[in-house]
Amino acid sequence: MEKGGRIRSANCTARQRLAIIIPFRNRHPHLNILLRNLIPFLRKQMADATIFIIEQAPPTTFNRGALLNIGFLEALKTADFDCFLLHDVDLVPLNDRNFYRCGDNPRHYAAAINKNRFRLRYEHYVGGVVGFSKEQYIKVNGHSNLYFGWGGEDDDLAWRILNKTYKIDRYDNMTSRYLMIKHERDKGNSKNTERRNIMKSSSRRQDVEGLNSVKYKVNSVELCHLYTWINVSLNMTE
Ligand code: UD2
Ligand code: MN
Repeated sequence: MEKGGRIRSANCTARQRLAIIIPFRNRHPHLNILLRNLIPFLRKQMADATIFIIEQAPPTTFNRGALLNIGFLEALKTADFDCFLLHDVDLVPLNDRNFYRCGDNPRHYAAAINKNRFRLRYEHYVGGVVGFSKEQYIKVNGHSNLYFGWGGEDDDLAWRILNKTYKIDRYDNMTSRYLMIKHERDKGNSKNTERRNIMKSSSRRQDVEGLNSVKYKVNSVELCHLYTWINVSLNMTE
């Protein structure tokens, strides 16, 4: 692998350059397991991919949506990526044919997870692993930054996708299988009890609140062997 966590085939130039964006805080054992699996998986797919870990500094409550927006923006500062895989740290793909590339619509990759008995939870579910081309993510204006704590940001994203008249693409149930590493709810990410209220204004604010409005401070950027590690602070009150 190349410094900063780029993986690519020596004898094949991939059509798309991928950025894998992982929102992160205090899940080191999960990250180790994921990397052990994801790197060989990407190699088999002859991908040109760079892994970015976006770590949220304490003390603010975890905000997965904002971290994914930040990952998109910071990745683009380093290279002109074509395709973005927004990837939970605890989801291990089980089928090598789950092809990590972007197409005409955003794609929900993690349709069949062991935790949900390998069934899609509901029609517009986009949790876990979702992929966008650069144009698609800009058009939907990324995730909302308003969801602090667990829940809501994924369903909000589904509305953003559908509002822009995209479909949610998925591979079949055998292909899109994942194992979610067993875990409890993290400290600093308690259930967001306001999530349903926030979602009511989802469509109204889509174009002015999201990727184009995320506020953050980069504390450090480290080009490591397996990934680029970016530590950020969120300050939504300013
Ligand atoms: C579900 C969704 C997830 C997200 C979340 C609600 C699936 C498979 N996943 O995950 O995409 O919508 O609900 O917010 O349905 N994380 C940390 N440290 C923390 C907290 C979170 O690293 O302290 C990251 C990590 O990448 C984790 C992700 O955020 O995988 C989602 O958090 P979770 O795994 O606790 O939530 P879960 O499994 O209910
Ligand atoms: Mn999880």
